Amino acid sequence: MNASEVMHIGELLKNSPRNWGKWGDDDEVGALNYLDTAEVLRGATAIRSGKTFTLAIPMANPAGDPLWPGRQPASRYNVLDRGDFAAGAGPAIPGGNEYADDIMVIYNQGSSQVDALGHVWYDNELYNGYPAETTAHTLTKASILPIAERGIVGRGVLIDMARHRGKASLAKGETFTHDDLLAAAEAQGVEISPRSILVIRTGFIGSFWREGAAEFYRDFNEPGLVYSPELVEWFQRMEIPALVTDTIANEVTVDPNTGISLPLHSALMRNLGVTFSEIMSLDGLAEDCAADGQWEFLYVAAPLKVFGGTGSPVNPVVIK
Ligand code: UVW
Repeated sequence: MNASEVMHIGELLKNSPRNWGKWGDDDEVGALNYLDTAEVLRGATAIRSGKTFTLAIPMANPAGDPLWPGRQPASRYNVLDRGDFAAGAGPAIPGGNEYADDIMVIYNQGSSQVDALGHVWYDNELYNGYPAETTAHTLTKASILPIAERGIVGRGVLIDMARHRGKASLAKGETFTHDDLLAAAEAQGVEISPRSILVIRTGFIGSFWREGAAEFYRDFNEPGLVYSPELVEWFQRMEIPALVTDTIANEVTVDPNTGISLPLHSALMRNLGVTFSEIMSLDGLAEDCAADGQWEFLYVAAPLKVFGGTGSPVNPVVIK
């Protein structure tokens, strides 16, 4: 299918459900509204051993950073270190302490990250019906700031699709549906209950370092969830507040049925207000869950409070 034959996303989603207005005309956090105090307490009941896991991949990794094609990896460099003091150029502070400073230039979507709800739109409207013009230069609506003010805290559940299919990693373009998630959950002995933060492992992000960048980007098509009206209805019915995966974009890159790129960004993020967190490291958590049979946990994520930001790096903490 060439690009001119691909239908417009608005046509695909013309009857797709929306949560616009559900939490008020000025809402900017969408389905995170489901994560009320009862949900935080429910998440806390999943803490049994006190084991903790952090989910971010390292940033500015000398071995490379996996990214959506066209984005640049984080660039970090020292602007002050021992060399400056040795050359007599370090700032003299009373008592002789020396210190190092550094600067980092990043894409806010260029590492483990949370997307603002205003990150994606079509037909000139973003989440809650805000006009796309509100994204000019800085997001004045649905930026990452309101999500960062709130935090993302609740009961998380990990579904290990790679393990369920007996693989280290799903293959390029390999898809799964909500029915596949439910089958994997049943096999794992865990329930994807309403309002759970849905964490899905594909094993794919690790292939960037295992197989190298050239192979990772060759015919780039990540594995992931595949769009269907039924899947969107399921997210809506289950009141899923947040989707977290170990891929760059949380869904199969090219929808095999329509040729549309990233339709779930629009169906879930724009229309339902589901928060997307991407590029997570889930292998260690998955190993532990498989070993102790506990696939649920308290999930805590605090994006950075970036005024007008389209997203923010984040290092979620899972507590089991
Ligand atoms: C794009 O916006 C293309 O992807 P992501 O949501 O993964 O940053």
